[in-house]
Amino acid sequence: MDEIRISDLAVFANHGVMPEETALGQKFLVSLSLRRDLRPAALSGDLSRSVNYAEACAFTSEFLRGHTFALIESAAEALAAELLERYDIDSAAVELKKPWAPIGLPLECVSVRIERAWHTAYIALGSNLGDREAYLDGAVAALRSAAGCRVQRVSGFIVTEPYGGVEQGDFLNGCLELRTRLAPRELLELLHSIEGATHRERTVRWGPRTLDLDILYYDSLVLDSPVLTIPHPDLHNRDFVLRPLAEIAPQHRHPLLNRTTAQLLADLGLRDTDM
Ligand code: A4P
Ligand code: MG
Repeated sequence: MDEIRISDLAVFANHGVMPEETALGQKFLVSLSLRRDLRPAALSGDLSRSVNYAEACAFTSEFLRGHTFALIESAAEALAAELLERYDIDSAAVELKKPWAPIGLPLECVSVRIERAWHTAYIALGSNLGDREAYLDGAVAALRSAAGCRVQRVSGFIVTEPYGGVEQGDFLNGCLELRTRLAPRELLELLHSIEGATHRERTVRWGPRTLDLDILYYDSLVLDSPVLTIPHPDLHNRDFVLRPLAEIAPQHRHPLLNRTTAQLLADLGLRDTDM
């Protein structure tokens, strides 16, 4: 991936754990790597299709002088988040060096370097209690206004029969594509907080719920932890997930099964007619 690099921009600012660091300030050196496709700008000569590095330097300097963080980790994290929000880039690497770190020993510098990016996640939405459409619309609205999230596409909502053997009312299901700066666990926590705001109670597994939000995919990540499994382990067996997903991401490929959504939906149709 192409990148715009800025090396060792000097900024006098007030970050640090020691009281004299925040009171007196010191020199910091910031390096950035902003990744995006630079070819459209290169071929058109149009700066608006790239990142104006003069503006990015001015913004970075102002941001670091305008805030005080105890840790350079926090300063780098906050700066990376601002850069991702402000510029049309896929990822931002931030290196923050402290050449005058007051540790009482001679050193060239101490530094942190982090890289943060936009990720693409697919979320399944389901409801089978109360005003189902209002719950799904509410979830979409909550994700639209959540920090670090951009809803890209939303499928139509479909009425589906309950799956999983629990006797209950029909569901309304849909899917959405999300661009997010959140890490997978942070995204799960956000989904739980949105579910919680609809007073969902977890009683029966696979039972009735005002709102259920599941992470189907997160880039092509494969994760199996006690609290989070990605891809969602049962998505390929669920018509109520694959149908809306096929509407917004027919070519998205399951990283373990190596099948697209359209293929998984066709496979499921064949299995159902076999039974
Ligand atoms: N968890 C692990 N991986 C994930 C993931 N990828 N996304 C953990 C979201 N959560 C994940 O989920 C239990 C725990 O799963 C979470 O705390 C999280 O740490 P939950 O939503 O609290 O409980 P649940 O929904 O009752 O169980 P489960 O297994 O998530 O059920 P599903 O898979 O959500 O299925 N029929 C139709 N037609 N339409 C439906 O939408 N939904 C269900 C529920 C059953 N039948 C349905 C539908
Ligand atoms: Mg769930």
